[in-house]
Amino acid sequence: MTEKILIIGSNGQIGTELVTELRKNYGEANVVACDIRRPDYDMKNSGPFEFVNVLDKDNLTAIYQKYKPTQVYLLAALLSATGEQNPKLAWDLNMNGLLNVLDFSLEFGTKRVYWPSSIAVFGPNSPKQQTPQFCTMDPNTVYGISKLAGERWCEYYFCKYGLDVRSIRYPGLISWKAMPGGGTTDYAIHIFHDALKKGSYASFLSAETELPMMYMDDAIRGTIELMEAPAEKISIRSSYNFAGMSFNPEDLAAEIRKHLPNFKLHYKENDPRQQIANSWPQSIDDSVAKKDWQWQPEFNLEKLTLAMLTNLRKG
Ligand code: VAH
Repeated sequence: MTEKILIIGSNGQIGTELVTELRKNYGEANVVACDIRRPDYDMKNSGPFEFVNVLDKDNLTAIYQKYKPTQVYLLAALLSATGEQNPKLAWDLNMNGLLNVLDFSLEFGTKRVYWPSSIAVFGPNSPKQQTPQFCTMDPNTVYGISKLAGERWCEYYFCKYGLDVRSIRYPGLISWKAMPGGGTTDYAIHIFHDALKKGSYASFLSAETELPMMYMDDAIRGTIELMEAPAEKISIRSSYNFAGMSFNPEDLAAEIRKHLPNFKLHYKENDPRQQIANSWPQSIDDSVAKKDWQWQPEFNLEKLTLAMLTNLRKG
């Protein structure tokens, strides 16, 4: 049976790259980029695009009727920092958007649904180092609360209705193709742009703020590997812990200086994102993903830094 895949939130940092990769695997015509705004670049010219508002049920009905999707990736969400500026919109989009997609996927017989969670589901009382798959989870951002609640809904729709929905708790994702939007980990992207443009960067997170991070190529590959794994191998129906590396701004600056020796890193004080970062883990134990579907990251900090600088220099 030909796969027909919807990527809702296709213009975002993850969606942009997922559309490209899935179109390589399944054919351009079978992967529909869906977003509330027109693509920023020529994604529309390389395959179908639809305007989709995941909170508009009539709009979703028309799209599901038109495509009868076999797979749906729901990436549309407000991230941690933006979510704190607009808590009710963040809850509405992140929660009701998910519930709409779960319900329409059930109604139209979608075979598999993907929904991203985040390390933001952990909170101040979660273990900080090698945070396990199961532990205390007391998120204190709307983003984290919505992702934790969403995980519970995903597992509920699997157990109660048999919907094959799969999920990953992404760390901070570092990429060069599309700019990030409203995340706490985004300093680790902006630093590369400023290092090349200005030779310096002012970090809104402090020098010792260690966070779990991952290069986007690993995240995209891992996401597709999870979605293509046989259902019987999937033991986690909330969301999988998923890890690449962990570093703090000083670690990253030291790696950048191997390529740009004069790079200078400064620090801004009292940014609200510092409190968010302080509530998150410093490293993640993803042994369950490694066991269930043989997850293995390929990028470390050295490879990530080389890839970011090389690709950004190409312009
Ligand atoms: C954010 N990039 O900063 C996202 C991510 C773990 C962080 O969820 O909000």
